[in-house]
Amino acid sequence: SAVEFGLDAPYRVEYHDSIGSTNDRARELAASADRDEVVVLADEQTGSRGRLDREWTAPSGGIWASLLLAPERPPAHVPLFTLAAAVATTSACREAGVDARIKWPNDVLVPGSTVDDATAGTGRESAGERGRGGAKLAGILTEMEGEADRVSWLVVGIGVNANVARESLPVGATSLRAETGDVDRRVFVQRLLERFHELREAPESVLPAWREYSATLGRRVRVETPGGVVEGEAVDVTFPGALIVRTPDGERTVHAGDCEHLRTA
Ligand code: BT5
Repeated sequence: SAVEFGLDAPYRVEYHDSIGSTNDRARELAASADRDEVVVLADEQTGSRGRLDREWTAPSGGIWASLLLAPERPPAHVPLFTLAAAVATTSACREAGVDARIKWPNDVLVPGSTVDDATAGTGRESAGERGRGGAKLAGILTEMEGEADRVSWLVVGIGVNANVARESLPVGATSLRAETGDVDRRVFVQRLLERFHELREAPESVLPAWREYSATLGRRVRVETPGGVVEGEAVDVTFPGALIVRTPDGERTVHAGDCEHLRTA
């Protein structure tokens, strides 16, 4: 419960010692009549998910959170919420003393980590020289349902490897414990939620903040999109969260995909 967790947040808080997936729980709440905005937190997840049905490792000691939101916004604006969550997460990691940066769209990496696996948590450990850019500290999974002009529910799932040993995480991952030492999870979540709330109230500040924390802009990237591979220099991010890539054939605007940082020659 909120009292047990001692969190002073503008959201109702539901805490679980162990749960399958906080995103699944938030989706369950979305289906109930109660239209409150809720944060579901867990110490451990036993069936958590990444994007595209990938597995997400979530041992005890991490920060596993799902924000159930009901914004009065069209579905097309949802990527901005995901970027805001990445900014808020990165900001909380930085306050904890870690040089965290965002890989488009919303992976939080530690570029200087001693764990600088070539694929940084993309699940493709043999991808050769692709993917360099740091070890993965946090990931975000956004799910939603909506009509053409209005989101009916939105779940922003945030996973931060907090007080977790690196050995209990996949190759290419790092944790706050490994980078800087254990954190007070209550303080961390409080900061994350406050920052997220600020960004929600000033949506025009999301892209500038994202740019400031970006590990991707200015890099050569290879993005696997539903429509094919786009390779070039990442030059900017634009509303509602698309990446602009300068390719030999001109600028391409990429709305979704898996991004790998290429090593500069
Ligand atoms: C993500 O997916 O990065 C989104 C992760 C979202 C997790 C949160 S936790 C709270 C909420 N409840 C859920 O069930 N999910 C959300 P993606 O970009 O697809 O990255 C997945 C890949 O990262 C996997 O294929 C692994 O290679 C790697 N990976 C798995 N667990 C990891 C971890 N703990 N830390 C770093 N990398 C990990």
